[in-house]
Amino acid sequence: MDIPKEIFLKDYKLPDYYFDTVDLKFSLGEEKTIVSSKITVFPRVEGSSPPLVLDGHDLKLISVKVNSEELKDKDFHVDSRHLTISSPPTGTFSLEIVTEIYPQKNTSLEGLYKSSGNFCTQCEAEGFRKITFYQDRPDIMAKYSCWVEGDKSLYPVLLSNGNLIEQGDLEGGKHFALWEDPFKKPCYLFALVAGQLESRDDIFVTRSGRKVSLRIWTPAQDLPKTAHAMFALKAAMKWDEDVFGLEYDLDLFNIVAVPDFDMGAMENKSLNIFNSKLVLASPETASDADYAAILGVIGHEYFHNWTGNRVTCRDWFQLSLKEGLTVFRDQEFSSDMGSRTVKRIADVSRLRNYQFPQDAGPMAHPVRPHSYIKMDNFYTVTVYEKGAEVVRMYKTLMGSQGFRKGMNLYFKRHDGQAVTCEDFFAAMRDANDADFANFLQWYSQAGTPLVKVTSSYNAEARTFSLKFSQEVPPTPGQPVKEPMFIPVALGLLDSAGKDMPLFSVYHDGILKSITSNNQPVYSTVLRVTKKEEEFVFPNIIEQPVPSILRGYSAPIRFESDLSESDLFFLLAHDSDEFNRWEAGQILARKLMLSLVADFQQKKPLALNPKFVHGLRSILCDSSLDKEFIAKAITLPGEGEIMDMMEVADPDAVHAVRSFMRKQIAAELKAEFLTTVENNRSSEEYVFNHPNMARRALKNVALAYLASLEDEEITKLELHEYRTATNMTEQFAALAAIAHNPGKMRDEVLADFYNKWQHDFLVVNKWFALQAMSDIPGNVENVRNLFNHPAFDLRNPNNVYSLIGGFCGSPVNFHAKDGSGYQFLGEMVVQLDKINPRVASRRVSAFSRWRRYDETRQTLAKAQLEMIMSTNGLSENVFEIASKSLA
Ligand code: 0A1
Ligand code: ZN
Repeated sequence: MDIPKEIFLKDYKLPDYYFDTVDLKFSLGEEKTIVSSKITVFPRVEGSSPPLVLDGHDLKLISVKVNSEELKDKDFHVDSRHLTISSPPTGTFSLEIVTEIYPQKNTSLEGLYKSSGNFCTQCEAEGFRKITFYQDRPDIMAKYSCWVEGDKSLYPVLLSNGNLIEQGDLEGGKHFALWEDPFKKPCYLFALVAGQLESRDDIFVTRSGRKVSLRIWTPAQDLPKTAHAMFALKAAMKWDEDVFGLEYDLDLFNIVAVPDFDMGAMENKSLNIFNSKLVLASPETASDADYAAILGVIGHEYFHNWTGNRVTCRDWFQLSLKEGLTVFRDQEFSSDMGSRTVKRIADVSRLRNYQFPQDAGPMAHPVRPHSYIKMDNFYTVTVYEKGAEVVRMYKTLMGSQGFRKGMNLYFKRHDGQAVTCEDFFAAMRDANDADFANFLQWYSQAGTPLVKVTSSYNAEARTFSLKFSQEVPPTPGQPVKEPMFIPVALGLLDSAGKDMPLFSVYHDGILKSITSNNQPVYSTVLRVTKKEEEFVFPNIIEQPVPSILRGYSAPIRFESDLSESDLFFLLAHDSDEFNRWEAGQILARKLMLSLVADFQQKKPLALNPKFVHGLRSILCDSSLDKEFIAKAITLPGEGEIMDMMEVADPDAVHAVRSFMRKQIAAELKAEFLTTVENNRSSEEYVFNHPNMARRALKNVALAYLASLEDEEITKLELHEYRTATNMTEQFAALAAIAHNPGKMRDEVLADFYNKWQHDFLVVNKWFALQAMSDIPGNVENVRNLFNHPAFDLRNPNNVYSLIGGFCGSPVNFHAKDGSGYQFLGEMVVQLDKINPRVASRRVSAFSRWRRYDETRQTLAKAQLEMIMSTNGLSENVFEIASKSLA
C-alpha cells in the first residue's frame, strides 16, 4: 500500500474559497441515491480565482455546473479523493454537483448508510465527502437547505436539520420534505434520517418563553423506552439555562435512535443521532449505569449546540475545543443531577484507567494533536477526558463565577465562528484579567506529569513546608518537556481531623495572602509552575496532615511522602470526600503492589488486617453516602496496578486482586450479607441518587460474596436473580453467578438469554459479561459466541461487547499462549474490511505490548506485524498498528 499521508497542524491554511448557501437534494432509492447540491461559492481574497479543490470519496460524479453551465471534461479533474475545478470564475458563483451513492452497501457507517432499514448519516469528522463533493473542513460554515424525497411507505419520516418548511406527496408513491437550517454550520453537522420511525413528543418552554418541540424517534415498539431520554433532554435544557445562561435557539429538537452507530451519539444541528443504547431504557432492561450514561450523553450532545455548533472548531486539531469543553459540561451536569463526589470518582477512575495508559504509550498525543493520518483515530480519551480536565483547571483557578465570565466572553466574541483552543484560553484569561503563566502547555505537551511532594513541619517556627517537583515524561516526538502549570488544591488537617484556617503562604520567599474577604480559607489552590518549587505556610500551630490535590485538581500522577497512618487518617477524616476515597485507593495500590511482589517471589500472600479494618469501618458507617461506600470498598482495577509495574504481569496482578477480594469477602462476610439484606429494592425502580446508591452498594457486596464459592451464597445469588425487578439487580446477580464456572453458571446464562433474546441491547450485555470473564481459557467461549446467531460483526455494539469486552479481561487477553492476541488479530483483519474505524479502535488493545514480558511481546508483535502485512489495510488501522510498532 502507499504510505498514507500525515497531516500537520502547522500546515493549516485558510481556505481559498468560502461557501455561503448550500441547497441539497436527496432522492433516496433502493439501489442508489442521487445527491444534488447547489452551492454559492465566493473567494476568500476578492478577485482571486485559484483552482477549487473539493473532497470526495466513494462517489460517482454525474455532472458539475458552474453558473448553470455544465463543465466540460477539460475544466475539471476527478480522482479517487478530489474533484478539482481548474479555473473557476472570479467573484461569487454557483456550483451545482450531482453524485450517485450507494448507502445500502455502505458498511463503514460513515456518510449516508442504512441501519435496520432506515437511512441515516454520520458526517463527523470527514464523512460528508462520502455524500457529495465539498470542502469537507469545519471552517467552511454555510446555511443549508435540504430537500429529501423517497418512497412514502418505506420512509414515511423524512428528517434533516433546522425547520420543516414544506412537505407533500409526489408521483409514484413518493413524498418529500424540505428542511431549512437558519444557522451557519460546518458540513460535519449535517444530518438526514429517513425511515419508519415514531416519536415521543414533548415541549420545553425556554426561559424567555419560547416553546420548543422535542421529539425522540425510534421504531414504534421502542417508544415506551424513551421516557428517561426525554427527561434527560429537558433537564439538560434547563441546566444550561441555569448554569450558563444558554438557551436553545430553534423551535424543534429531534433525537433519533439507531441500532448501528460507531460511537455514542452525534450532535448534528437540531437532529442528534444516537446509538440506541444511549436512548432506550426501561427498568427491566437497562441498568443504573445505562440510565446514568443516557443522562450524561443526552446532556453532552445537547450542550454541543453551543459548544461545538454555534462556536465550532477551525480545524480538526482543535477537536478538544468542543469535546473537552462539552465533556466538562456533561460531567458538571451529571454531578448536579446526582452526587458530585461519586461522579468525580468515576471520571477520575476513567481517566486513570484509560487515558493514563494512552499518555504513556505509542499513541500518546497532546490534547491538541500536532499531526494525524486519520482524524477518526483522534477521538480519544486524551482529547475528550484529559481535555475536560484542562477545562476544569480554568474553573479551579478562577472559581465558578470567573469561569462563567470566561464562557460569556467566549460566546460574545466567537458566536458563529470556527475557532481555536487559544481563542478559548484568551476568553478565559481576558474575562478574568488573569495570569495563566504557561497554561497553554496543557494543549501542546503530551504525557502525564509526575508530581512529587515532600512535606516538613517546623515546630519552633510553626511553619509547614511543601516542596513540589515535577517531571513530564518523554512521549513520541516530544523527548524533552517544559514544566507545566499545575493547580494544586489543598487543605491542612489538624489532629482532630478538622481543616485548619489558612491565611497566607510564602512562595519564592514572598508572603502572599490567601484569605477571602479578609477571612481565613480552609482550602486553597497553589499554582505550581516550575520544575521545583516550595510553599511555606506560616502560623501552623501543630503538625498537620496535608490533603493535597483535592478533588483531583490536575490530571497528574502524584506521589507524596504521606505515611500509611496519614493515609488512614485522611481516609477517616478528610473534609474533601474525593481525597477520602483517594487515600483508600493509595493504600490499596501500595498493598496490591507489595502482594504482587510476594506472589512473584512465590511467598505466601497475607492481607494487612488494618486494611480490612479500614474497609469494615467504611462499610458500616451509616453516615456515609452508599455509593461513596461502594466506590471506597472497590479495589483499584488490574490495569491500574499493571500500569504501575516495571514489567506488567497480568497473571500476578489477577491472582493478587482475586486473593484480596476473597480474603475481604471471608472476613466481612457477615457485613456483606447484611448489606445485601438491607438494600434490596422494596419499591418500583426510581432513577435517583439514593436509590442508585443503595443498589450500587448491594451489588458490590454481592460481587464480593461471589468470590467465596460457597453454597449458601450461590443460593442467595439465585434468589436475587429470580426475584429482581430491575436489570441493575438482575444483572448483578447474574454476574455473581457467572463468576464461578460450572453447571449453575451455564444454566443461568442460558436462562437469561432465553428471557431477553428479543432485546438486542440486553443481548449485548450478555455477550459482554461472558467476554469479560476471567474464567481460564475463555477465548474458546468467546470464539463460540462469535458464531452465535445474535452476533453480527457489522454492528459496532456487538463488536464492542464481545471483542472489546474480551480485551478488557487481562488474564485472558494476555494469555501466555498467545490465544487472546491471535483472536484479536483475526478479528481486526476481518473488521477492517467492514468498518475501519471500529477495527482501528480495537487495535489499540495491542499498542502497549512493550509493557509485557518477552514471550508476550513476541506474540503481540507478531499479530501487529500480521495486521500490517494485510492486503488493502485501511489508513485507520495502518496508523495505530504502525505507531504501535514504531
Ligand atoms: N461528536 C460526537 C462524537 C462522534 C464522532 C465521530 C462519530 O462518527 C461515528 C460519531 C460521533 C460526540 O462527541 O458526541
Ligand atoms: Zn462530543
